[in-house]
Amino acid sequence: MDPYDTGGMGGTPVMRNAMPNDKSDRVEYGFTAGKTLWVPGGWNAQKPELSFYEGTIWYRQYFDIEKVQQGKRYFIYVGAANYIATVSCNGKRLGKHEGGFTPFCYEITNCIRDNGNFVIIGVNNSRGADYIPSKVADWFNHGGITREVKVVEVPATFINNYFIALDKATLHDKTKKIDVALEISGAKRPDKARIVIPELKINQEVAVNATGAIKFTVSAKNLQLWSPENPKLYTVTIEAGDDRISDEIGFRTIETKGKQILLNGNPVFLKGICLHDENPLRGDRANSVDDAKLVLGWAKELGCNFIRLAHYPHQENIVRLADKMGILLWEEIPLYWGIQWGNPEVLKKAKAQFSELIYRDYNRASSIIWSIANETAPIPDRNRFLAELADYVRSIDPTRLLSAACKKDQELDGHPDSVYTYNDPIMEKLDIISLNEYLGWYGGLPNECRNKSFKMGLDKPVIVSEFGGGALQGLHGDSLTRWTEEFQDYLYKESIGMFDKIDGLAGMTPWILADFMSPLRQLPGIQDGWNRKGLISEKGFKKKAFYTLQRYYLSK
Ligand code: GCB
Repeated sequence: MDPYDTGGMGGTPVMRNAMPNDKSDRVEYGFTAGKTLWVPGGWNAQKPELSFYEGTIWYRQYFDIEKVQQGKRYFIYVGAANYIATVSCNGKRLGKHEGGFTPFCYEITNCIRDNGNFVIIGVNNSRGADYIPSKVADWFNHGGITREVKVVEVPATFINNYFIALDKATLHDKTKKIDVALEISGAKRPDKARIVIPELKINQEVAVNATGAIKFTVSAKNLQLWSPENPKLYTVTIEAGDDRISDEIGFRTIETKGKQILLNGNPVFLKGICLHDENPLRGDRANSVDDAKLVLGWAKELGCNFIRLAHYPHQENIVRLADKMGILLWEEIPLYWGIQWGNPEVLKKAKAQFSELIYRDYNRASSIIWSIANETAPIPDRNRFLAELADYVRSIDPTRLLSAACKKDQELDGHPDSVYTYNDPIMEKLDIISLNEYLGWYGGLPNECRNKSFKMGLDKPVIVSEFGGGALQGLHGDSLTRWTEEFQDYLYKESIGMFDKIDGLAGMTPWILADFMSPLRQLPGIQDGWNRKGLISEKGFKKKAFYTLQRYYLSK
């Protein structure tokens, strides 16, 4: 532990992994007799003394390559470390990464040996005003290396990136086209690259140009489209020089037409639910396929075909599993309360986090929406920031839909109209208008939902991206008694009735599938550190409202 973030106790940098040379030598830290943390894993859930720790912890791990191959390149890959990670290998500082939920790599080719390598990573989860998220958020600040770390070996020239997607214009053609973009890195570029999709009898070679960035299309006959009903994935292999990558990829289109969302050209209603990237049973960040199976299993049982991965990038396992299970996804970065919109450095951070997310997931058919912000007030700095970010996101990935959870006009001036209106200027930039609305929980009682209606102004689909209320599982009473399952159930019934009437309603993601940890929620005996708006308790028991939403989804 390094609570003051000095990076070296007693004057010796921790990254050196120093050990006393003899009995008189002074080194004021030591890993060998130190404590062990599991990676991946948040540190707070692992040791009682770390429950609420915010600061730096240094991790050391030894690794062997066995035989470092001449002409190969090596990287350290970190799936996610919350929030700032300082990475070194064999005493050499490689860099500092900011952002707690997206993957990053550092090259270690020039500092490794066959055996006895050590990587030292300092992770600091302090909160900061110019961070994303900023200082206060309604979720737990799990610190540490929360996702997998790998040592990656690639040939000297390697496939650095690939983006493979169905060409929307050919959706209705018998022979469809698949757009392929490859990026090949390294000094000696091969002349040719190849893409192979055996099931579609595709085996096509293309010439590589001097820049290493190539775009081409391949024709696909009898292609089965990916959809929730038929989540068909194809094995796709790409070869370039000595490098070869295989992936499982689904092909579908997603677009909007007027107030509809079209999946493969057909209108789809998004029966969704919000989710935090936590395994509530363990009280830790989710970090495995099993964790993903738990929550996606619950969502399927609820009748969902859609999930909002709130409020930051979730583990990659869940996105890959959603591809296999046929669940559509909304993904976002934590542009949440209190962001410094006027600070150009913060915009840079937002772009970095978004690009790391998009490059990770843009080959996943399940992922259909990039959301650029949650509940942010439309002031000029914020409008400029989000407009630029929207253009940036589209410039990397023009194939997906953009949204943001917007505020109603009444939230700004507070007048209690019966018609809620939306005029946030950022809506012009979005494909889908999303709204969070807590009438009946924050302000008013559930029966007030009967007197409200919504007017959106634009000819675009609408998603209700949040609504809900808290209930302690097992606490019962009448429907006007707060925190009971009956109150939450009543709120769901009234809310669903209200939202179902929205002109252009294309889906909803109530808040939220399971209770989640939040230091903002301290009501003793009820919350005890948990936001209780889950439809399932942190122990895995379903509340009444789960079945109400399930019935509604069954009817849609
Ligand atoms: C919201 C936020 C979400 C909170 C939720 C709540 O509007 O987007 O992060 O957790 O309300 O429970 O109040």
